Amino acid sequence: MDRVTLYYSPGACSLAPHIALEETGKPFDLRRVNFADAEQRSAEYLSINPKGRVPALVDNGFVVSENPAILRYVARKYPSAALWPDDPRDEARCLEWLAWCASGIHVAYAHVRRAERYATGEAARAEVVAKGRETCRDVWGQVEAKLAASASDWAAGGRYSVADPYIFTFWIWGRGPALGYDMAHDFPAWTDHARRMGERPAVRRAFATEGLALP
Ligand SMILES: N[C@@H](CCC(=O)N[C@@H](CS)C(=O)NCC(=O)O)C(=O)O
Repeated sequence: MDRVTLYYSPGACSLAPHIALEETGKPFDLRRVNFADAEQRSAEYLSINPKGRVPALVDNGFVVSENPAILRYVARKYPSAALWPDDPRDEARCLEWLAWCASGIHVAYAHVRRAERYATGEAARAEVVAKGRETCRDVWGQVEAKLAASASDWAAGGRYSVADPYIFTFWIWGRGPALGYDMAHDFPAWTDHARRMGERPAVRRAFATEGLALP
């Protein structure tokens, strides 16, 4: 059957493709990977994604990892959901967001949340966290500035696209315990975007499934 499976962890970056799949209106399966039990490093999960990370999407034996690839795949597989911009400039903008989310914003956050990836000793790790906090503040400010300067409600041109749930995931992380930002106060344009996201039925369904509080 033409039904995809998304491996996810609640509140992780897999939230972006989870929302995107909800947006398609097509049936899909969700498989939770339990981080508390280190399931992402279990032999079973590593046989699906040897990187030991979520998200991973499986479509009839075809496995794809990495958010930008998964989001593009979902948008391409379900064109009727119109999750990918048609206009070349909007497409470039969408890809620009996807690349930055994966290689810039997420990586900045990982320095705070996953410092053990970058340093071994306790003091070195504390430095990684401290520098990561500085970087996040700067990067979060850059996202805010881009959204504030935009005339559109959505990230990539005038229309909603897969860039929106990806950006939104970092808004959720911003208010979380690792960064603890007052998102509405410090990042008002981004918060407006998050509130628009929170009005979407697809987002509400994904949040209910993952047990997250709406903006
Ligand atoms: N570059 C990957 C990053 C995936 C990633 O780091 N996922 C995190 C959750 S947000 C994860 O699975 N962490 C598990 C771990 O570090 O053990 C992507 O964009 O899909």
